[in-house]
Amino acid sequence: MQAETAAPLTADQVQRFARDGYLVVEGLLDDEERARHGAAVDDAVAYRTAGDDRPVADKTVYEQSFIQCMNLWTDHEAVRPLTFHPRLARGAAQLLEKPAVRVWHDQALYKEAGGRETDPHQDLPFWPIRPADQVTAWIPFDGSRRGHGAMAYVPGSHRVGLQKFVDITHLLHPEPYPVMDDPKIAGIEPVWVEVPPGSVVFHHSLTVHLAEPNTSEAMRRVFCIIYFADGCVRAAPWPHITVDGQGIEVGQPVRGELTPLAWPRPAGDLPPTPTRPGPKTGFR
Ligand SMILES: O=C(O)CCC(=O)C(=O)O
Repeated sequence: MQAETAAPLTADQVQRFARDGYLVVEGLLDDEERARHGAAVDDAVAYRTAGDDRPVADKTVYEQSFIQCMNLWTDHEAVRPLTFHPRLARGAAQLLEKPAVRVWHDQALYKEAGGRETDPHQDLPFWPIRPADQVTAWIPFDGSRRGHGAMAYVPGSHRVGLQKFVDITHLLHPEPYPVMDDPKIAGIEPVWVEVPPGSVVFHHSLTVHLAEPNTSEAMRRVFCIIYFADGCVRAAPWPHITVDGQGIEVGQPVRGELTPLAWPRPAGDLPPTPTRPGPKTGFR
C-alpha cells in the first residue's frame, strides 16, 4: 500500500472545484487499488442483492436508475479501506477547505444494462445536515463513458442559491421537480464527463447533476463516498436513521459511530463496526 504523504490535490484543482462545483481527478486510484476495491464492492453488492432476480423492467422507477446499496462499510469490512481511503478523504477535506471530514455514508450505485437515467437533482435537500459543506467522491471502477451511464454536472449550480428537493425516487412525487428548468440555472449547459478507470469525480452537495441511461450491455459499477466537514450539525427534526441512530438532536454536531472521521486518521486505522446499522437503501 502506498504511503500517503503529500496532499493529493493542487491549489488549482481546489479553485476549479470552488468555481464549478465538480472536479475530475484522473489517476487517483492505481490499477491494483481499483481492482481490489472494485472486487470488494462487487461482493458486497452481490451479498445485499442476493435473491433479487427481477429484470430491470419489473423494478420501481427509482430502482431502474440504479441498484443502491448504502453504508457498505458498516457490514462489509473489505469495503472499509476504500470508504476510509486517506487519499480520497484528504482530497475531500482539501475541496471543502476544512481540516477534518467525516463520512455521511458510502453507497454503490450500480446502473444495470438497460437502466434508466438518474434524474437531475442536488444532494443536500435529502439530508438534514448543514451548513452545505459536503462533497461526494464518485468512483466509476471501469471509467465512465457516454452510453454507459455517464454523469453530467451543471457548472456553478452550487453557487446560485438553489436548494430544491427533487424526488428522484418518484415515490412522493411521480413527476419530480424539473430542476433543469429552474430560472436560477436555466441556460447553463450541463457538462458530460467521460473519464478513464482510476479516476474520481467529486461534486458538491448543491451541484445539480444527472446521469444518462445505461444503453450498453454492461453494468455501470460506481461507488460513492459522501464526506462532510466535521462540525456540521443536524439541521432538521424529520426522521433520518443516520442522525436518529446516533441520538443526535437538532443543532448538535453530527458526530458518532455511524459517521466516523475519515480525515485526519492514522494510516491503516479503520473504524469499528457500528453497533446500530445506518440506512441501507433510499435516502433515509
Ligand atoms: O451515479 C448516478 O447515477 C447518480 C449519482 C448521484 O446522484 C450522486 O452521487 O449523488
